Amino acid sequence: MDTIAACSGGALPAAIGIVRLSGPDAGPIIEKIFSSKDENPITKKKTYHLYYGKLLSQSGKTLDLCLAAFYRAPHSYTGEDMAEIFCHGSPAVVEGALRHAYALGARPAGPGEFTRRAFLNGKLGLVEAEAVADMLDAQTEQEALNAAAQLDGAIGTPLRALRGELTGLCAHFYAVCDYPDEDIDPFEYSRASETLLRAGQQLRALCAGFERGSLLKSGFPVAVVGLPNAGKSSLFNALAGSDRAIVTSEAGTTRDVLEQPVALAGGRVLLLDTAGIRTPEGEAERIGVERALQAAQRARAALWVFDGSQPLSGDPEALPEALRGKPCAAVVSKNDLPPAFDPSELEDRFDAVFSLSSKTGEGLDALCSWLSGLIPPAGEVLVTSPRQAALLRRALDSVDAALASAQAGMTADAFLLDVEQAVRFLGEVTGEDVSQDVVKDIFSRFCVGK
Ligand SMILES: Nc1nc2c(ncn2[C@@H]2O[C@H](COP(=O)(O)OP(=O)(O)O)[C@@H](O)[C@H]2O)c(=O)[nH]1
Ligand SMILES: [Mg+2]
Repeated sequence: MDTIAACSGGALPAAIGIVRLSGPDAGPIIEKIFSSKDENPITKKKTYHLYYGKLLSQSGKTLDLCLAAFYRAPHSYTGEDMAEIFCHGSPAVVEGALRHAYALGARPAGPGEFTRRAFLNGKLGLVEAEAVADMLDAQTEQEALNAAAQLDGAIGTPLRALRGELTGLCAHFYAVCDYPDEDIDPFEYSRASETLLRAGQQLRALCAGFERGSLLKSGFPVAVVGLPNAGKSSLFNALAGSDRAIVTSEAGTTRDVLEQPVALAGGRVLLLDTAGIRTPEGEAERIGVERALQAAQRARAALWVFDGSQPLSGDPEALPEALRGKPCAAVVSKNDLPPAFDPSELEDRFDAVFSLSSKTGEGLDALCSWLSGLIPPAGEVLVTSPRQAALLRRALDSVDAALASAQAGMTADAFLLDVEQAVRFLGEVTGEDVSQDVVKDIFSRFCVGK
């Protein structure tokens, strides 16, 4: 194994820059780059402790005053000797430190290489390693909580146990067949069926969790609907915090459905801005209205926008069929203009009524809290990786097939082939039975320095 180095902090310049080293030469290299205040080599000091000292350039000059830590294998993130330098986060300092490390034999780390080494050294399971990527991608607290639980083994540990149980089932049967004279408990078909039934339930719950997890990732879809010129696109932009949608005083401006994830306190919503629903003028608008209705279908909730500066028009009860039964709030917009009706008139027809201005931002907070409340609260830990979900589904199919055969009275050697398949799929999820190519592919999607 060679020694790798990278900047593990964020984009530079930053308040603090983090330079990381991992590999057999991490010790000798950190001793040359960092000189602690008492001049004793850091590798002879207590591991896992921070020391103050000088960061040295290649020419031996003091490049910065910094903190550094040395972690002795196997008690480090990667399981190898590691060092970390916490210096000032200027590009010159961080790059100077890295240049010095490279001159001393380290090489630049590839994407996710620290975590890949942690996985290969058995410090992390593959599910846990993928959770690290989720953690870095997390944009809402809910996502971070889910990633933290995964990192802590909430998915990986039960899966490893399940794989062990299924492996045990196969091993038991073959032991009974291969050593008929030994004193081994007989293979009981009813117990095998029970194990498979439980395995199926567990896998089914994980697969269903992934479906909900996708919603967590893409956002809870909320359609913004209403008559043309009501202020839908303006509201969409105000919630999105950017001018994504075109806003004009011309009716029928929006035709395509625009999507924008918006992070709120409780999680993420996916806003869908739509064309005003009215009898269309022309082909493009006709398609726009059609798409608006499709978006309503996809949405789990809706904001029905009314222009508060105009008398109520249209029939607010004429909700598109696709929105029936879904939470729907009335948004009376343009409250910076003189009101033309009392918003409370809408109260009995909607789950909530908000009076706001997309122009001044007044009243937006209350709407955001309502939207936050729609997002299902984080309950159990969800599978979020499409890779894991696809393998879990295949494992489930194999377990279901085995169970069906067992219940149909087939002999164990026939249905255990399906169980062995399931074991292989689970091994690919947990990383206990996975090819190097797959591992490479997974970590190539990480960022450098992680
Ligand atoms: N004064 C005021 N004008 C607004 C507000 N929201 C939208 N408008 C105006 O209303 C018109 C239609 O807005 P738009 O967002 O395109 O409506 P849409 O057709 O429902 O998407 C534009 O001229 C906007 O500038 C608001 O909160 N206050
Ligand atoms: Mg619009």
